[in-house]
Amino acid sequence: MPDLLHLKEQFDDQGYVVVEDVLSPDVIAALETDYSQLLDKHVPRWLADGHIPDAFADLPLHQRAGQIISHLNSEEFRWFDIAFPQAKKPMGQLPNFSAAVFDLLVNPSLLDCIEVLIGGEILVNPIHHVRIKPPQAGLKSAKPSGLMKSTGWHQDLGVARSVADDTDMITAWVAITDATEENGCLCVVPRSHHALTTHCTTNGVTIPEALIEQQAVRAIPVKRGGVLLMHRQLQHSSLENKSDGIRWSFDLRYQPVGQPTGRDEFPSFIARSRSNPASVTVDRAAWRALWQQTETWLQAQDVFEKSHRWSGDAEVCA
Ligand SMILES: O=C(O)CCC(=O)C(=O)O
Ligand SMILES: [Fe+2]
Repeated sequence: MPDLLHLKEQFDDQGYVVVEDVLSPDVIAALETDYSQLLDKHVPRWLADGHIPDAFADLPLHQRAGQIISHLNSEEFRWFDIAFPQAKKPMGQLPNFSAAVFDLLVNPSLLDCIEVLIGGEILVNPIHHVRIKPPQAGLKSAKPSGLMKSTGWHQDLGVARSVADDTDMITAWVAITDATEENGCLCVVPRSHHALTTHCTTNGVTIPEALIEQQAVRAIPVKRGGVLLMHRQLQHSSLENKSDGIRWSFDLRYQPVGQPTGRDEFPSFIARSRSNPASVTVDRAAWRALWQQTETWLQAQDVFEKSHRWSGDAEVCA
């Protein structure tokens, strides 16, 4: 069990903190088995449809995933993700709402870290993703997903709606492979979490380089099983994967119960409640059903509210 004593102190001061050894090897192994089965399920169709040239069946999981994913476009990558990308019409695919993913969301060691930061009434915010990044120079797809590539500078609150400005949302970035400077770990600007910075919309929703204090930037390697916890206003980005293996992470978000999630059309659920333990969602099937209802609701909508507040016409964006 990691030492959680100084966690809040560091987080409040720096806007982030790394906690090593949060996930045990069996939790990671369960996720690896889950994603291996997901590959097995989709490979026959991807082969038949010409998305991939080979099943890469003889390779170990990480190499196999890297080879296969390098060929996939953003639509096919959606099968790996763990939420809908944002409010728009779903394409008849449900993301990976598996038992292993649910178990990760409610992992007790992870929730212990979150509890130190925001207390014991914890809601799972529905903005969460998986990122599986093959070596970037080796991407074969003409339209790769953003979840397969490096990420530009942003604050997580900057990619949420302003209704969540006062929500004490914590990003828990979980390393499944070691994240290193070579394979594309995150970079942060320590102590940048006290204000929201202007984001532009030219290159995704990103903070222009000119607004980043470059000499303050720090790369944050995290070992397999470790977690980087970030304040919603911490400026961060990720490096390119220049290694010859994949870089795999989940980014999850938690917040106190009763505050807006910033994506209210998606389902949130209570993962821990010290005051009302009966309110906790313990059932994987119930969680999956919430997302299925969301899919049905999204299918029936024609107009979707923007998922962020930026227009792109700030002077610094010109
Ligand atoms: O893993 C990445 O490349 C970016 C992650 C990120 O922006 C986040 O976790 O909020
Ligand atoms: Fe982020």
